[in-house]
Parts: sequence; structure tokens; C-alpha cells
Amino acid sequence: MIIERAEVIVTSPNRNFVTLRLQTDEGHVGLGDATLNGRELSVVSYLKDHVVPLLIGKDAHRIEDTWQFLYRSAYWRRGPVTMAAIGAVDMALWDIKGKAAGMPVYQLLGGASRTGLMAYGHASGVDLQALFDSIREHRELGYRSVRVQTGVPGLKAIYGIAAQSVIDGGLERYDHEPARRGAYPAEEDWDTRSYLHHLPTVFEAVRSEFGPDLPLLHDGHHRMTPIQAAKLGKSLEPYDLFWLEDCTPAENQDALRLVRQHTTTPLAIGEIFNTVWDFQTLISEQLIDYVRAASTHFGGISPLKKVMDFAAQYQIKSGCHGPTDISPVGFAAQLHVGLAIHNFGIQEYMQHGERTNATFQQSMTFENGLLHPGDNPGLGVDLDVDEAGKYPYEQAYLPFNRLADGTVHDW
Ligand code: CS2
Ligand code: MG
Repeated sequence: MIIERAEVIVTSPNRNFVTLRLQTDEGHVGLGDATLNGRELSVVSYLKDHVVPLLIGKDAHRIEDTWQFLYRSAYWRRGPVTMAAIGAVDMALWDIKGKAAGMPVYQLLGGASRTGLMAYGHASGVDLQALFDSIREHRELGYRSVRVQTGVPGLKAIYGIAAQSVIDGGLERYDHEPARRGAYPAEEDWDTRSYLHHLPTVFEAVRSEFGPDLPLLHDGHHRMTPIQAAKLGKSLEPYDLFWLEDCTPAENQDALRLVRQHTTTPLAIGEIFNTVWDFQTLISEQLIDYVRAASTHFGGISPLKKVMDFAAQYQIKSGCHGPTDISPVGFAAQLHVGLAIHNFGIQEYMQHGERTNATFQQSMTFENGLLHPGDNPGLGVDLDVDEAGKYPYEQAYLPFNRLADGTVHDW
């Protein structure tokens, strides 16, 4: 089965998505997600200028060989642009293999290890009242676990918090679709001391309102030093978090040793990692509890399955990155992996907007708090090319942070 056509499709139904569409001589079509939020067009160029010409005429069945060829032949390894491009090829080839076999991808990965994947949603609010409303709203949507983010007194705008404005009759949910867009990154503010004082009071209030059983998560978004992260983990212990995410910028994997020595709050890391090497120390020394890799930025389904199998040897579980900037194709890819592996932990699930769902038709379901990729052959996602063509690329930047004295900080 030969790859005959390869197209890169950019569409912005509610936010920008980059999709690789491969077609074989036997008529099978495979889709891969290559979306890199805020830097989308660099992956488009990588694919169009350097990868697509290499794919035509290749055997579509040779997924591992194609991955190794693209990774090693470039010489320049790793990085989000390279790995998103390779990831899209890998996903598209798994999609094609599934269609050729007449099976959903999870069957090719070993079959289902569970009936569905527990999902967490993003509950947030500038204050406790808004946060409680958001938690209730998520529970009504069927979520059985929620991420909790709030405003910090004295800070005007923090990433990860829904604004108070009302849109379409409901609270505006941060970074849900339509995504906030601008020709320059929005400036937000930050103060770690205020945050460290405030956050435990928020979790205390949430526990007393919603009880001990609801799994609660929190994202530190790389903002703390190791000792600050250790302090936060310790101060949140009474509230029994499911996880504390990205407590430090984990490029320095060794820093997590210090955090780990001080707290039993479970740690999740890795949404911005691109290869297993970024996790090597974290996994082999059991410095984290959940691997946050996403199919899209981690080189596709093949390496995602491998890193989860590596993590399984250390009783570390999956917690794949699932915000709306992972397209329905990338999201489906990680659902298939999550259903098949033994060490599934939890799946982040921010819901896409209506236009995105009309552009990408999905077999995925979300029932009783559990996600399932569906049983259509392949990944279970179809791209309506005519619909996609209605929404051209729009320049969009993620925000950034400054401290009170003007210093740029992690956001
Ligand atoms: C966040 C994301 O989902 C998460 O945990 O950290 O919203 C992240 O900031 C975006 O995906 C960046 O593109
Ligand atoms: Mg995160």
C-alpha cells in the first residue's frame, strides 16, 4: 500500500489547526494532527517543504520505519516543530493501518484494557463563587474530576482562569473555543508569594463545599522554583490532590528530586516535552506520578505508547495533555493509546467548539464521565475539507507574564 498524496490542511474553525492528510493507492485516507499552538505555520513549512516530498511512494504500512527515517535522517533531533511534524505522519499512518485492517487503532495496540477513560475538565473562576459555579457546571456536563484554578487577590489576569464576562449566556471559559486571539501576546501578571498563600485556602474551601471524594487537580504552569513547588505540594497535602501539574519548569529534571523529597502530593509533568529523553530521569528515578505527553507534540502514537510502557515499569501512569489546541485528530490518537495501555491514569478533556466539531467529525463519545474513541476503523475522525476551507488561518499568540517589577516570568 503506497502513499500517493500528502496535503497539509490549515483551518481555523474556532482556533488554528494543522492537519496532515495522507492518501494511499488503495484509497485509504489517514489524518495526523500537527498543531503547535502559536507557532502553527512553522510546522506547516516543515511538513510541506521537507517531509511531504519524502513520503510519496513510501509503503504506508511501515510506520516504525518511517518514524525512524524521519527522526534520524534529519540529523537535527527533537524540538516541538520537528516532533509535531513527525507525530502527524505517525498518526496518519496508524489511521490508515486501522482502516486497511478494518479495526480501530486501539485494537492494533493490543485491545481495550478498560471500558472508558476518566476525563478531567477545567473548572476555574476569578473568585470562589465563580469557581464553585464552574465546578458544578462541569459536574453537570458529566465530569467526575476537575482541575481547579482561581484568581489570586491583587493579580489582574492569570492564564488558566475563565473571565467573568458572559458570552452566549454562559461564563466565558478561558482558552475554550473560540480562542482569544491577538497580533501580540496578551500580558498577564504574576506573584508567587501571593499565590502560595492563597491557593491552600481555595482547596480548603473546595473540599468543604464538594467533599472529600471529588478528584481535584491543579496546574502550576511552570511558575515555581523547586523549593517553592516543594512548599506548595506540602501545603496542599491535606486536600488530597489527584495531581499537581508542572510545578517547576522541568527542563531541569534533577530539580524534581528536591520537590519529591518534601511532598507526597502526586506530580504530573510533560505537556511541553517532545521525546522520551525529557522523561528519562523523571521516570527512572520515580520523580513523577503522571506522564503528561501529548500524541501531537511527542511524535505521534508510536512514541507515546513507548513512553507509557516505560513509565509502567515504575508504576507511573498516563495523564495525556488534552486542551483545545490538540485537534480532534490528536485527541483521538491519545484516546486509542489510553484505552489500550494498562497504566492509564486520567485524560484531560477540554471540549472543542461547534465549528471545530463540524469540521472534524468524530466517533468519540463522552458518557458518564468516561471517554471512548469509538469503533470506527482507524482513529475515528473525518475531516470535512470543504468546511475546513471556510476558515483561513488567523494569527494567534499565547499570553505571557510579567512580575510587578516588569520581569518576564513563566506563565
Ligand atoms: C495547559 C494548556 O492544558 C493544560 O494543562 O497547560 O492550556 C496549555 O497552556 C496550552 O495547551 C498551551 O498551548
Ligand atoms: Mg498544563
